[in-house]
Amino acid sequence: MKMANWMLRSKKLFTILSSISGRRALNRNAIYRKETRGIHCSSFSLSDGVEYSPRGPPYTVDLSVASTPASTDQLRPIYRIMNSDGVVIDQSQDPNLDPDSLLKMYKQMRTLQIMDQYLYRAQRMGLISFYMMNYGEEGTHFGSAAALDLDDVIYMQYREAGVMMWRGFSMDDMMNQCFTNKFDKGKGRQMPVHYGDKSINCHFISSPLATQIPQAPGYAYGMKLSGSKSCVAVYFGDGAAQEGDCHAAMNFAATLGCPVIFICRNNGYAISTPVEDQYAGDGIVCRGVGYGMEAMRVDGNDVLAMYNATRHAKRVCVEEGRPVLIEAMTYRLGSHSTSDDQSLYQNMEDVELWKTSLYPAIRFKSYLVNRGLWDEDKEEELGKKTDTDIKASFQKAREIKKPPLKDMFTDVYDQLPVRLQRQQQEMWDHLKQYRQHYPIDKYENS
Ligand SMILES: Cc1ncc(C[n+]2csc(CCOP(=O)(O)OP(=O)(O)O)c2C)c(N)n1
Ligand SMILES: [Mg+2]
Repeated sequence: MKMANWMLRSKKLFTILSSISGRRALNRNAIYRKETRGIHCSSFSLSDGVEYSPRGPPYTVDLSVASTPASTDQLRPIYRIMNSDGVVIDQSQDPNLDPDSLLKMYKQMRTLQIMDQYLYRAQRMGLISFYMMNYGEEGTHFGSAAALDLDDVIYMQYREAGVMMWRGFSMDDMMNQCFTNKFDKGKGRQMPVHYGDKSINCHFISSPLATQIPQAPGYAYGMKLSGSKSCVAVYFGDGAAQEGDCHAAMNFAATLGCPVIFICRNNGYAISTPVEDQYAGDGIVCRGVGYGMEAMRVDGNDVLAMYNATRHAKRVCVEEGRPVLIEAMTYRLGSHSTSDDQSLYQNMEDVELWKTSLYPAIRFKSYLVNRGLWDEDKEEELGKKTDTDIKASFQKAREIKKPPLKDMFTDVYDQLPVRLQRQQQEMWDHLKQYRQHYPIDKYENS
């Protein structure tokens, strides 16, 4: 009788604990219950004769059962659709996108590549102060961007210009930002490549690494509370994934069920630091288990694999209210930025190898040729037209005046604080006296 009472009380306590921890804990207990038959556990004993610990998992007297090996030879495989020749390996995986979308993807990949070359040279010629190439990572941009909708909100790190291009950020927009002229949407206040545009739901890029990663689940949580059917996608590099902010972001996202897709571009390096010196585990994807978040490892150089993965992630975000992590395996073909020299630390033979059939645009071109959508004549025509268009945009942006100097002081405060009013006055006084030493005429209304 005493025993029966105890069991009843235990069962009650178990029910209370389960309801406190929520349905997920209940499900987890159900799994543990199934898995632990035959293992001796102490604490709660239910009517089916199985014993439970109040925290959910069973007890064990075997330390090896309770521990996780520090390393495992079983690396998470990489999801891909096409082989290096652009041949679809399993037809059921081909998203069968319409020809217009496929051709838009390819044309923009090539456009981004040519734009990179122009702006890289512009920095070398001293025309702009800085540049970062996207070269090699175009597959991660266009595959994911095409799978999202314009209502979805984007946070970027800096090496994701293709995502904005896909959403309608024009070549003029890119050039105006890099030349920081008066049409730059950031009003010339940031270094080149720090794009952003509210009209296409792309938040402005911030230089301090990982700034955007915790912001994304915050925004996504707000969307969820407002009943939105959209999601947030946040892009970051393998290096940024080592920042504390990344941990905070993923943990919040998973516990609060934020509709956010974490897209990590694992390109092998954080400036000169190779991934071997960044983490000891199996990359970024394995963290999904720790956070209780669905995570997948995808071939970032296979634009269609990126498309499928992102499409799936969006469905999980919106329909199930859960975040998803995508580790996009890619390779940085250029230097980190114009302030860097990759040949000092990257194996240049590897770089050359990745420039061939592993390069996303080459592989995707083969896919299009195999489908009868592309040929060498079209390729030549595209190259010429894109070059002409970019050159025109480049020349135009160079000539446009810089934003008015007074813009340096606006848009942060509703009313300019006294100290900034004072600084502004000092600037005007200084310019009045030393005008001849500054290229004032290059600035609008100055
Ligand atoms: C908080 C902070 N620390 C350091 C830097 C300097 N920094 C700029 S980019 C970068 C490497 C980032 O690597 P990764 O995230 O892998 O992106 P990738 O450049 O490879 O695309 C570092 C260390 C910074 N901008 N902010
Ligand atoms: Mg990197």
